[in-house]
Amino acid sequence: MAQRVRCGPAMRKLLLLAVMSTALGCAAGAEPDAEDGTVDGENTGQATSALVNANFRVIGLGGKCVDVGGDAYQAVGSPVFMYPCNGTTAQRLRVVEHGDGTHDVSLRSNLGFCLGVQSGVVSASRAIELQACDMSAPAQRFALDGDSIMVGTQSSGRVARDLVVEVNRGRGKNRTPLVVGLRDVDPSEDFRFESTSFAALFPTSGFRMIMSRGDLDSALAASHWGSVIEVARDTTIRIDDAIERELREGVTLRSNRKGLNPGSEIYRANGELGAAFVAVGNDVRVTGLRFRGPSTTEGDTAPKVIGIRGEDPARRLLVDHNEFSAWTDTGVLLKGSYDSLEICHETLTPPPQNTRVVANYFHDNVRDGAGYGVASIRGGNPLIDGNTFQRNRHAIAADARGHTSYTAKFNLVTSGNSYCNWGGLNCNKEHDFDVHGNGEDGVGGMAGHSFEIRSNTFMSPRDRFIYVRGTPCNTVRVRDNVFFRVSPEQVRSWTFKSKADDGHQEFLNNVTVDGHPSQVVGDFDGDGVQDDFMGTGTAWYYRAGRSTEWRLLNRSPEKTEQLTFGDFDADGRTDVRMVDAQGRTQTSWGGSSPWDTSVRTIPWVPGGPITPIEPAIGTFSAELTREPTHAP
Ligand SMILES: [Ca+2]
Ligand SMILES: [Ca+2]
Ligand SMILES: [Ca+2]
Repeated sequence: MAQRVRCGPAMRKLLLLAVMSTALGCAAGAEPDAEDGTVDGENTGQATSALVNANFRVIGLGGKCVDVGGDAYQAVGSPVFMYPCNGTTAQRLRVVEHGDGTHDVSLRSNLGFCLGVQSGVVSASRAIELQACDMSAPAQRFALDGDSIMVGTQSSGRVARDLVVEVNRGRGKNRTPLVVGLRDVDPSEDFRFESTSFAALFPTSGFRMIMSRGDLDSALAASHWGSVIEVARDTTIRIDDAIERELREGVTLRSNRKGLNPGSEIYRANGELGAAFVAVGNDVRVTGLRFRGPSTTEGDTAPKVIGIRGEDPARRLLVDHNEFSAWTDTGVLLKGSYDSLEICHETLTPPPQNTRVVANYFHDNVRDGAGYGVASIRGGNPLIDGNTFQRNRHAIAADARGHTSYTAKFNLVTSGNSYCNWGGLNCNKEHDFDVHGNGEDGVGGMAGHSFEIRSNTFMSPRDRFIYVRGTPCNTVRVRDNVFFRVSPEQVRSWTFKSKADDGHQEFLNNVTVDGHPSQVVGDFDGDGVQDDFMGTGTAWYYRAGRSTEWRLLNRSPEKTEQLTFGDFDADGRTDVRMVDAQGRTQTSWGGSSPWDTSVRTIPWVPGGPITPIEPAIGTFSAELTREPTHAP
């Protein structure tokens, strides 16, 4: 049994200053709290953890708070919604952690109602409502990882990681209800729990704040399902050894890289072979961090070092909103166990895409002979979705083995890819998306199993964007991509080989465009600072504060010129509008929600005067610019 430290006023001050809950031993609270009337929960027996039973306000989309209504409105079946934060008891949720070691919680209103999924059945699109508390009800169980509110048991008796609470359709309007949705890690699912008593209190006893390599190692050694290891803000943790640190089942490793916050950094300075982290269990999440490797040298002598390695394609692994740079081998590698370089299994069904690499930024991974942002080998099959790539030797690569696959969609390869080989000669030798062949020098012969390359935007000054260097055992689909040509002199072709004669290849709707996408300026994340926006024809990207790298905002094919902009729901975020083929006004809230027709529809004719359909409120600018798209 771990010792328990009482978190008196002096200790709280220390916590606020140092935020070192692990070392201080009063982790996530459970301290009696005069202000809240909070009481200690039982101890789970895990080091320094006592169950949380304390009040929080929950801040989400557009900086608004989760609200259950005033006392007169609370009843079984009442809605739970978003409303401007106002400090009232309607926005005070009591987090009550379950005592079964899962770190699952129930969420209670000030009058003692529990948040639960409507009708008691946890499935996507059902509303969150107030219910009579029942600690055994799966529909009233939630799990917290620092930004997601995951919901429901799916057979295992603890909250699985596939469904979350989200703001309905991403709308910013007051009283927009909370619903259950698929976990896409988009802004509508982003919630922050702030203690109403003191700032350093985490919402479960599974959280650990770390500031050093020693903290990291002790937190990993003690980690278990529901552990959330958070690197303190503005911290770099330097790793000078070549140990492959293991991320266990159900563990989250995180910082808060979003908006203008760059996120904290884990820097593996040691250049020996190996991976900084290896996911060894299901439901690992790595989010909001910067992972820096040992070298940005383009030569081929440095040992090959990997940022994060997944080892079983069937395992659920989510890597989102991170930055990976200076990895001499690969930023994120998914490695299966299929070894044959000779045998094709044409009818094989690839493993499910349980490794998801979403909305990360890969740059300056440039070692010759490697230098990959994301790679799939030995039968891996990752989903590579909405990432930004800048100056990597290959943004994405795969080996030639007959089970190896990947899907790459909505990724952006920026115009800033200056990677050159051999002292600046042959700048166009390399390509962005790669699949090896098993022939000589990786060209010709068999080239993996199946590949889908869809709705990506390529802007790099390269000769070849995509090069599948042989014949995949099953299929290659290259469709709906946009290729921007920065100079008419450049040869902007792509090359791949496949079974063209028997339906194993699909090459549809790819577009080559001269020039750059147009940009507009608005505040798409609602932080009060103007951002850049561009719609490339496959997706929308934005640059926070006009200064970060381009980041995925929405998977939507409209170009900038087809859209109008304004803050139509007054939540501080610039919204995006268009008139569809039926003449209906469609709105994307903050530019990040799906199209929504639930507003007044007054047709706007493209090319006509831009008249906001509802008064635009707040700061926005819809000046189209034709300036070249700058590299991040
Ligand atoms: Ca969702
Ligand atoms: Ca902004
Ligand atoms: Ca808005």
